[in-house]
Amino acid sequence: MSSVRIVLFADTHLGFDYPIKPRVERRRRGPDFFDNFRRVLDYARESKPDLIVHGGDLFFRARIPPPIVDLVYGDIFAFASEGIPMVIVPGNHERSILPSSLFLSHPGIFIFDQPRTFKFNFGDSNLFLSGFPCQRNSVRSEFPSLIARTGWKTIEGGGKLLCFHQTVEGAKVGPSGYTFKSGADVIRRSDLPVDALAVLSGHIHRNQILGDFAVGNKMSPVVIYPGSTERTSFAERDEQKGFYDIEFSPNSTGDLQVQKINFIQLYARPMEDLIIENTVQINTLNDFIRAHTADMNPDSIIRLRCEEGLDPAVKSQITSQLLRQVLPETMNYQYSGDFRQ
Ligand SMILES: [Mn+2]
Repeated sequence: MSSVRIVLFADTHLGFDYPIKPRVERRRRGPDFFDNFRRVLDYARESKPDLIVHGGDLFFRARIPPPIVDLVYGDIFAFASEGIPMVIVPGNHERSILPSSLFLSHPGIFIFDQPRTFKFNFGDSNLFLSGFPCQRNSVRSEFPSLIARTGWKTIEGGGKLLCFHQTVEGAKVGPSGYTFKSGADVIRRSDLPVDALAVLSGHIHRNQILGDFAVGNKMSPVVIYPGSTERTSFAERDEQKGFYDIEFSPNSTGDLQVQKINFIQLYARPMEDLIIENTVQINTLNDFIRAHTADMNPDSIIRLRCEEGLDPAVKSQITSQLLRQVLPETMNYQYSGDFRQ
């Protein structure tokens, strides 16, 4: 039996902040998302895994302008043409369906457009990838049926991996580490098929591994979340971003098992809060913003907040136009809930 290597990434959210005809010339975050997507593909080109898996949310939403779809599929098509097969799970952001395109008919591109299983042969190892597109409602109760429809029980003669884009019990998100436990949209760990070598999933933006593959827990397979490749919201400000390089190798009885899981970090722009203090007046606002951003990394994404009691007249001055004038043009900014009407 030969070892098998898989590069796993997910939640690239391509198309986010990528206007085709921008009304205002300013830096956008869209190219950052494309950069990291391409960095993963370049890593795979150089390190030559047997397979690359995208765990879903390739795009940031369902309706994507055709030029952006073509840009993404062009990259994928070129990559697949170089000989490494690519498996994609449609995520919730693309509403469980990838935009259709002739590009996707490339024989090296495998999409879980419905519950199904793809068989691969690497050296003398067979690997089966079973999966289904994101189930957006009641995955907990639908899960047994989804698994059955992949043909899971009938597969024999190689390692079996399960791929999806869902929340699994025990997954953690957010700055306070909220942990998903129960709920109609959470898959129970105990429902995962015990004969899976691993579960590869997108959806949870913080990279994490549920379970310990080294212990060889036979009760429940390890669940591997590579996380998003860029910070999609301030809830992810302290998270490292990247993807996994996973190695499976034969054990003493010749069956494949997880051997190594390496996290490869990607550059993600810093996120900083800028809190407008309630002592700020209209005539001191610009200087306040300049002074408080002077020491920040110029590549930062700024979140505007305001202290309780800030003069509404000052608050109303904090417009996109003003921020573009005052902040370094390398910075991006967004408003917090403090600015909601
Ligand atoms: Mn996502």
